Amino acid sequence: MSEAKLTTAQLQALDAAHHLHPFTDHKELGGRGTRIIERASGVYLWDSEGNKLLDGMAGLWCVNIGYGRRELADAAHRQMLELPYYNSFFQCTHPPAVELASAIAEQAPAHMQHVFFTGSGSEANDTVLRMVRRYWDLQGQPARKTVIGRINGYHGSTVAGASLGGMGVMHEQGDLPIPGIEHIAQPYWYGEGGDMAEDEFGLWAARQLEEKILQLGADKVAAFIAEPIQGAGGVIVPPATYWPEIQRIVDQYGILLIVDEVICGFGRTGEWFGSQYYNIRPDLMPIAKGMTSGYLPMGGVIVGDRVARALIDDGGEFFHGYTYSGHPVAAAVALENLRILRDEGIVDYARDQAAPYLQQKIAQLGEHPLVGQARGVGMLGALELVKNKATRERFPGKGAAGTLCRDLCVENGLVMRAVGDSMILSPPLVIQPQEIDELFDKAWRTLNRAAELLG
Ligand code: PXG
Repeated sequence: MSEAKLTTAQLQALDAAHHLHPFTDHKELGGRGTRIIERASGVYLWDSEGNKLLDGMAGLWCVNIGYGRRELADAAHRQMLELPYYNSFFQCTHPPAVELASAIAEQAPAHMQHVFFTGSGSEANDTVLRMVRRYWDLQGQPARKTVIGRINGYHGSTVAGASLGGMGVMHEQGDLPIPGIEHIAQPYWYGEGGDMAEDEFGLWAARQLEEKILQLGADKVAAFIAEPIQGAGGVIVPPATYWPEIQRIVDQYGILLIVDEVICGFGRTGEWFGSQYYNIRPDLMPIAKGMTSGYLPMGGVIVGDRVARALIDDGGEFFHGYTYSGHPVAAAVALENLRILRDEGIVDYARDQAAPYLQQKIAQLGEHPLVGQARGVGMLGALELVKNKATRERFPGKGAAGTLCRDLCVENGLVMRAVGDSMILSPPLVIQPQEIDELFDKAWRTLNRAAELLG
């Protein structure tokens, strides 16, 4: 290994030679070369060519407290010297895991007081699938196996995560979903609502769950899983009627409600959890991302009393766990992240100041001729690009307009993610008003240029 700093070209060549990237067409990537992000501070990134980028995506929906917080580095450093690793199997534990579980329980809904730790959001959803089946076995109802998810939901990339999710392109690669997982329509009014009013469509989409339960037989259904707001699916904000009706249905049929908080958790909606924003009552909440603000990988499942009591009181051993469940360094970093979110009032800042201003600016971007719908909640937003605002006609080429817009965005010094032809925003919660102004200006300029190129 040489000591000299590698040039951009050298790094790109080595990257192409040895590094397989997630969700990437490598042939296409090889043609253009990777962008190398070298450092970051606050809401900004710098690449190896010295370009400064405003990070409108908080990394990958995760850097909630912003980049460059020394306290998290110090927490990791201290913990690595004190106890870099120990497990929480075999009647052992360690202070960071204990303190983190209790700190999370403090912010969680009152009926959710236990946490199972994992290394990622995908592992959290693998845990969820095993846990709900274990729960129904313990209830003496082992036939309740099927979990119902949603088309275009995202719950991770492992076999269980990808199966619970409803991404067709993922299912096509490798015979997914695995048996015992079914999918219903998503509450995507702008794209799929047809002639229905938004509220009417919200009820219709929720009642797809009831129909599926009746079709399968309630005694076969274990749980329903959904994100409060779909993230990777394109920031799909459900109509106001959706969640109350889902809650009615899961209550009526007694099935478990899994609310995937991997993106919405830890302040993204302006509340600690998306479930609190929508006033819903989950039995299980998978978490990750904002839990450590992405500074170290960690995930978990917050477990409600109904499932926890079954596991604890009549469960015996649940044969499930990971080497890194509750990893002490990740836990110490998560704990410090939670302290910062709480003590600096970042979740309140997001709810009371940043989100109202961001949503006002997103609505303004909705006035651009290229934007068919601008939508968002809290610190999440999407701009859906259309050829014709009045008819909602799309651009040809399935996502080509989005990809073009995303690339132009980077040229303008802003990172937005494209999901098909929707441009996505999920900035750090700590973004300041003048930075939101900058984001807006860069996005507007990008839309102008994209409109010129798309004709
Ligand atoms: N659930 C949800 C709701 C997610 O958004 C996961 C689970 C899986 O978490 P891990 O930590 O295993 O990645 C996620 C992850 C994208 C994108 O392109 C989104 C995610 C991951 C990668 C890319 O929007 N979300």
